[in-house]
Amino acid sequence: MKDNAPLAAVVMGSESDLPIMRKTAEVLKEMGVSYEIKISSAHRTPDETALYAKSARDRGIEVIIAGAGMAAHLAGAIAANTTLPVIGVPIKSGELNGVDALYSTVQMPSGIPVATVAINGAANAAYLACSILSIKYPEIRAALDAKRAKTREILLEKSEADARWTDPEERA
Ligand code: RP5
Repeated sequence: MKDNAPLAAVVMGSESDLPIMRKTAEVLKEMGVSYEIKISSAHRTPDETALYAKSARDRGIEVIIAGAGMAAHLAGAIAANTTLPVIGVPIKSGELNGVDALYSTVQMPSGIPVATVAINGAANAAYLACSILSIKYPEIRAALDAKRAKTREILLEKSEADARWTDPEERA
């Protein structure tokens, strides 16, 4: 990575998405990926959102993560304006608890893809972005490998501790 120019863009439709999308930023930071954060709405600021997406590649961005709730057209609107990889995070909000956002984000028409993670899957969106970037950046690949090794180690330790409890009631 040259200087500290952002490689990843984290975009969300509203400030109310921040408590969830913060997790994306946390994982990117942990993996050593430079990023920028932007609030931009497909509905409330459509022209600015389109311009942001159109200019992203020339500004050095290599992957975009877009989180939005309800009608959730943000990731699709961004994908319509760039050929960079776009990862969509459906945010749980409103009467339909994120199922509306999931369907809006995942059901893109052929030719304009959005890689959609789970409802509120902000951390996985960051890991997927890291996987994409790891093709070009060995240090990001190393960070991902180290994270997986650590996760495995923690689980194996817990699993060993569990094996000592043979009575299921004791484990509850
Ligand atoms: C979407 O509508 C946003 O992404 C947010 O998840 C939802 C509600 O937005 P606010 O009314 O809280 O600004 O566009």
